[in-house]
Amino acid sequence: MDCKTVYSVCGMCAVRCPIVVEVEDGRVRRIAGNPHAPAKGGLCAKGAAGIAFEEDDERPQGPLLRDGPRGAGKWRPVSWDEALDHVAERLKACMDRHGPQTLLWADRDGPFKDLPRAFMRGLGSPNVCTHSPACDLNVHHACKAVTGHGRGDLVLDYDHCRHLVLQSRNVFEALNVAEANKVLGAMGKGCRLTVIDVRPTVTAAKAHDFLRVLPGSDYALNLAVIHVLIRDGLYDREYVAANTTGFERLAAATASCTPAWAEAQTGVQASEIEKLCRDLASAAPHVIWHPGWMASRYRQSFQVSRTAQVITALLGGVGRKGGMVEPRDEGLKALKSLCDCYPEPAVPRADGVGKDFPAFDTNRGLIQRALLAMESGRPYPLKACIAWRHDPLQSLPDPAAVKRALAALDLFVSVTFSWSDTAWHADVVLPLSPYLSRESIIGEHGGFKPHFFLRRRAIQPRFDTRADWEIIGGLAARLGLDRLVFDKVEDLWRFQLEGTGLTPEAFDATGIVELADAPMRPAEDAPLSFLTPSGKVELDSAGWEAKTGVDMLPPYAPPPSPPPGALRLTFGRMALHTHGHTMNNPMLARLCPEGPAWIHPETAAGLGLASGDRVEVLNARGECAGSGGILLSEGVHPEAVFLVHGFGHRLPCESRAFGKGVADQELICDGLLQEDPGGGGLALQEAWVTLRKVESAGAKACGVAGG
Ligand SMILES: Nc1nc2c(c(=O)[nH]1)N[C@H]1C(S)=C(S)[C@@H](COP(=O)(O)OP(=O)(O)OC[C@H]3O[C@@H](n4cnc5c(=O)[nH]c(N)nc54)[C@H](O)[C@@H]3O)O[C@H]1N2
Ligand SMILES: Nc1nc2c(c(=O)[nH]1)N[C@H]1C(S)=C(S)[C@@H](COP(=O)(O)OP(=O)(O)OC[C@H]3O[C@@H](n4cnc5c(=O)[nH]c(N)nc54)[C@H](O)[C@@H]3O)O[C@H]1N2
Ligand code: SF4
Ligand SMILES: [Mo]
Repeated sequence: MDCKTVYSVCGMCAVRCPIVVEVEDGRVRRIAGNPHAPAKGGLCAKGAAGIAFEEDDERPQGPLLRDGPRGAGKWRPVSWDEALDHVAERLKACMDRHGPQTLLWADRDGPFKDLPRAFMRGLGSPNVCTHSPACDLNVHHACKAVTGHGRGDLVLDYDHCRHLVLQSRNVFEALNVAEANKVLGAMGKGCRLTVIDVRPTVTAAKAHDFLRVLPGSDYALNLAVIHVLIRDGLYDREYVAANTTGFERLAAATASCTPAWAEAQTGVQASEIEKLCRDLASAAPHVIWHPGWMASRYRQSFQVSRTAQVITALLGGVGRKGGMVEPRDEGLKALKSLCDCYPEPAVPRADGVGKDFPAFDTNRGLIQRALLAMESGRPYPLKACIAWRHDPLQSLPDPAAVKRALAALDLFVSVTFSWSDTAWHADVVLPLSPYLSRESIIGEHGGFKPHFFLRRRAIQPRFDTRADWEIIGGLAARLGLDRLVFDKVEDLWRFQLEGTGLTPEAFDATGIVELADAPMRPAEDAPLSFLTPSGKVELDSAGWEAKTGVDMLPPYAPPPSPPPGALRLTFGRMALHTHGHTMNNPMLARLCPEGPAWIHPETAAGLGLASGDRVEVLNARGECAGSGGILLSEGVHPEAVFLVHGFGHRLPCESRAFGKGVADQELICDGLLQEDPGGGGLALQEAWVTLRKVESAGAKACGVAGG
């Protein structure tokens, strides 16, 4: 028997945990967390389902060209040469006519982005947009607005935290395995946990305190917390005087935001707010009010994340042990960037980022605005789009609106390892090998234990699929970008490692190369450094305000109320699935074929619903987005319905996911136009829904009918 052990990187979700893969006779027998990883990792259920995914036949098995109208699902299998020739020729024709900027690269982002970005630079298009406006853009920009550092640049120092507040952050189900372990470790050492959510999650069940809020009212709660900290002198005066600006403005803006006022807005009792403030002050400065992750929910979600960090700062936790800490920077080894092979394109972006939105990050863009530009042809035509392991038709609101924009394209390519609505709607599908059968470029990880990490191919692909670098290399060769063409992946890795003194063999032993001998914790008395214009924590985000022209201390604006009979839409993740691309996984589909609609028992009773019933979920236009069971819980806010994102598939090629559950993206009407002015994130939950009982078990619900 031929056995080997391969260190690699999980690809079942965007967290990319380090793994070790045991291979027997060319088949994966076992996957486990890489025991050598700098952060205590492990494997979640989705990671364990990687083997089932690899062995699944219901995925694109070779390159496909569309052979009928878009979305009709008629395909012509072709060779890689034919597919890449086709894409290169069509792309050249678009670029000859409209300039290279006519290509939009829609990317799921992550640590392997250097190669696709270099490709776009080489062609001369600035239009790389990520999924971020539907995920963490508000958080990223709020971090920049308060400290100048981007999301993730400051380490959340759970090891020394004494009170952690998780607001709209479900750390034990919306997983980053290493982070979940850190939070458990902190709680084991006595860290207090407060959870603020609209429903009782697993994380809430483990918390010392659970505050249930009206969906979309968190900003009011945070303003009241700031009010109490200032009113009662519970904030760290010395820290605030030495390290912050904008305190007077903050105090004035929150002067009327009493706990009684917040109780009326949020439903959280004033006494609970007062208690939380005292608890926090007694743990200060070892306090983290988590800035959030998926914060594309309301038009004031940016402010929720901004004020979360302001509260941590008022308690002295920003820059300090047990709070949000900047790792030491000692000029460690860095990878050579492929992007440096080509100059940055000078032409402005179609989404306006960098010009109309000078504060926003050009590495992320505003994909919703790029799509609107695609539809209108202004400021210039976007005629080609490559969706790179990204599913805009599922991840952006209102798929009908997204399709209207995509109709303007002459070429739409999906590079993907599973079927998705986006792949189904594309002109060309270029199938990526699943992560167990492909390599990726070397990735870099920062934090206290900075390291390089490598995804190695554990097995050969079962079908005619290719790795990222092979696909981009194939296109680059046809488009004259010779510097991105590598015969062997080792040559590409060697290019990245130039100047570091390392070779690819350095990854053989553990899959990881640590860059520092000791954790990069700053000395306790090290001066704090922030990247804002003032060099301090800007409690009023004056620098961001000057650049965006958006008021950084706006009064609370309650989220729009649903009409009588309708409920507020809320959604999120569950531990057994990743977004929309694991619903057809043979193992995970068996464990969890559909996510139920969570509602309060009294709400259910008012709608004539009882445990065991099934419902169809309709959007504000009265269109049905699928059906599912209901889960009754006293902890859910009575005005809300909670859905797990990613269900409601209608692709005939996905037999296990077909017709199961609800497609929450279809419930968000006009969503492409709803964004937070401060952070650019989409307001995906500013939508309401109605529930309709499925009358008999045998009746065909709309999701099943494929409507
Ligand atoms: N298992 C699993 N883990 C994942 C992922 C996955 O797909 N599956 N995806 C990864 C990604 S890309 C991301 S961005 C993260 C997301 O990580 P999180 O942001 O933590 O995850 P979510 O489940 O989207 O949302 C967290 C909570 O917000 C609550 N919520 C909804 N509306 C409101 C509100 O108005 N106020 C408050 N206070 N709470 C509200 C929801 O009930 C939910 O429990 O998860 C990552 N980890
Ligand atoms: N209505 C609604 N919209 C949402 C959300 C929501 O909760 N509700 N959540 C938002 C969030 S937090 C995010 S991050 C986005 C997600 O945005 P998506 O683009 O949906 O992200 P993924 O599910 O990661 O999808 C990646 C696609 O790339 C393909 N793929 C190819 N190779 C790989 C690989 O190696 N790994 C992975 N993981 N995928 C690969 C997958 O098959 C899949 O089709 O959606 C956002 N949009
Ligand atoms: S959280 Fe789970 S699915 Fe995501 S990378 Fe880690 S092990 Fe894989
Ligand atoms: Mo996300």
